[in-house]
Amino acid sequence: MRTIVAIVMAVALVGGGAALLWWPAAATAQGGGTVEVEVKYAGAPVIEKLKTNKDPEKCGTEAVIEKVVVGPNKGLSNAVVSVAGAKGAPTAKKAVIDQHGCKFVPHVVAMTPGEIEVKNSDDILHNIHTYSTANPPVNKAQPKFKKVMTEKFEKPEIIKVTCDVHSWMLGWIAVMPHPFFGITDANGVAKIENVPPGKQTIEVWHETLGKMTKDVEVKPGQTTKVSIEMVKK
Ligand SMILES: [Cu+2]
Repeated sequence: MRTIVAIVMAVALVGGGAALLWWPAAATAQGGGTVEVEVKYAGAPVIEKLKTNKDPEKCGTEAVIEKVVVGPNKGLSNAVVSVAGAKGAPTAKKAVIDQHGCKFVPHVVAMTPGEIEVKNSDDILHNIHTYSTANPPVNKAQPKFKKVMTEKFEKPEIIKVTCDVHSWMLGWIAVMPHPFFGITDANGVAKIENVPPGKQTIEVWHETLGKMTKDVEVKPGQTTKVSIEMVKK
């Protein structure tokens, strides 16, 4: 009899422990909603082109600077969408930005505070120069043999990044205070997942067109679609 009681207790303990371990993950998955944000812009695309004067074998002879990229159905690429004022733990996945073809790829990367890998896939000298104010600025050479450098940005802010070797290179690192963000794709669409339910404000940031917000009602386990049209300042 004593043995049976001991076994029952052991099972209960193991079961209870497992339930405790699983409970937070299950609560997040079931409790949150998805917000699908479509960002539109009715104005003309702004793509600047200039003749390059350095490393033509890697950079080509013409640089294309994508200031405002508009796709099908007026979809605006490269916009950061996020849930304003949300709180949440940093994501485990490390952000990556690559210096490739003498461009920053992706043009806009978003991350939670922490480390980012800066790659050099070009086999030539690049440099990373950040115009950060909340975080200590970075201005470092990245020689061709330094394929990956790790940098740290602890404070939320949207940081302009350039390369002093190639004057046209421009990128953005958005350090977000929570994991509820996305970057719009070629159709101007980004999905934000596991958003806490209730009334939320979606914020859009674009490097040229600035900021806009729109309120949404997030429902648990459902996808809420929201369309935001940017206007020229
Ligand atoms: Cu460069």
